[in-house]
Amino acid sequence: MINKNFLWGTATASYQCEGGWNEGGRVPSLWDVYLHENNLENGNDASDHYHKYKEDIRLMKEGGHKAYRFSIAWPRIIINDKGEVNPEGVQFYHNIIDECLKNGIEPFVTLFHWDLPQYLEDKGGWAEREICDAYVEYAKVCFKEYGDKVTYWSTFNEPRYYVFSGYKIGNYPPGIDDTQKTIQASFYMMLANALTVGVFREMKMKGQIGIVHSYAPIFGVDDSLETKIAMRKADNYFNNWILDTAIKGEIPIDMLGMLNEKYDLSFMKEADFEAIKNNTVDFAGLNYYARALIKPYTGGESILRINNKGSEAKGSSKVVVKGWFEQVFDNPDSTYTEWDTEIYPQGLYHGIIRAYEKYKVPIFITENGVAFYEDVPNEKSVDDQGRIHFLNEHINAILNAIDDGAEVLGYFIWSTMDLYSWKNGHEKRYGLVGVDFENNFERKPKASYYWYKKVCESNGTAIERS
Ligand code: BGP
Repeated sequence: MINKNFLWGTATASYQCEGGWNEGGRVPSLWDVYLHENNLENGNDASDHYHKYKEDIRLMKEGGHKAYRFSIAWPRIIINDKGEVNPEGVQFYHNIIDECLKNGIEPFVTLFHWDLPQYLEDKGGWAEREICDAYVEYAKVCFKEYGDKVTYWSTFNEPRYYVFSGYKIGNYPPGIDDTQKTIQASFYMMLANALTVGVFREMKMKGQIGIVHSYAPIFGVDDSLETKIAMRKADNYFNNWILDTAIKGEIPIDMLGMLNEKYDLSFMKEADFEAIKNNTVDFAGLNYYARALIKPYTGGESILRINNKGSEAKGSSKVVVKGWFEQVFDNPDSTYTEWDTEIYPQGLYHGIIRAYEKYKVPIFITENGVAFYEDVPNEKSVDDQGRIHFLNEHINAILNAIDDGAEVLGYFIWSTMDLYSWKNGHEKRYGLVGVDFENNFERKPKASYYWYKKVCESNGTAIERS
């Protein structure tokens, strides 16, 4: 049975929706610098949420939302490497949280959704140990400021996606291909997660703290032993090093063994493993866009190519990890979005069941949604029946998992409004509310917004079940 306090909501991230990149004392993040230096479409103005947050929260309330998942921008809060706090930035999130509470909306707060202050990137960013201390200090400021108003905290959004894209694929800042640094950044992020959970407990914070993971439930092309071995390696690569580490306090030992054969793991200290073991999270935030369909690795070099832009995107993805596995992107029985993301709602059902059986902690689906090219400027309201169908199928999968015993306590659609998609700019639209970026960021609720209102207000009974 679905919980009567189930959190129906939508989600955003600071860099992707706020804009106001140089307002209110905010210092540059690594995304500002990387996009500006490379002349790429940026989020300087994003969806102008920095100025329009009241309107956005009003729309959430009118749309029946019970919760809003957003992130705090570290570069608005701590503005230099001396740890100086920026009162204007602190006040901005008090305003957002207060506005949510005034409107009966539960704030669901992420501490890090990728906008690392550039002054920390200049010191080596996530690949260096010092960042763990800086992160913990930043988290403490947030806990102290907002702790009596916020019940749900997440330490990180999608460590895997951030680290692999930045340090291995190289399509996100810092834009390099360096496996040793990928391993270091992954480890330090998970260590920072544990240390922050420790501080959360020491400070006797009310509420709960979790981590948000880019969940790719693993499926195999067949039942052969080779495929099963590839699936285990893929599960380590995609999921286990985040979820096992954060929830069970254990980094998968077979994965460490494989990495240890080729890379230097001596930077991982005994005390770090101890900290990871002793400080586990309260809940799992799972972002679900698609499963990963896996076949055995059959030779050749590693290739990691995903999330290409515009017309080059479709059919261009390839993920081969040498000696580990290959991901299938051209399954003839599947449909894919314009950006090569498979549409596979059953994967969400199986993914929830597996995660709940394995970890036994409450689950929130912290992101789920679909992007389309949409003509917001020329439409009064976009009639996005494709999105409605997609969302209905995915929520149905969640309700089936709940019926089968999984503890799922909330669901957040990505995204609240159209916003800046990392590297894909503004044309990749996910919002329930359209944003006319050319016309004063005018908000235009789409058909899906009105449909979701019925879902929220009926606590899910408006979903067509199968
Ligand atoms: C997740 C991120 C979000 C968001 C979403 C859609 O990985 O947490 O920040 O961007 O994916 O991704 P994209 O914008 O690349 O389509």
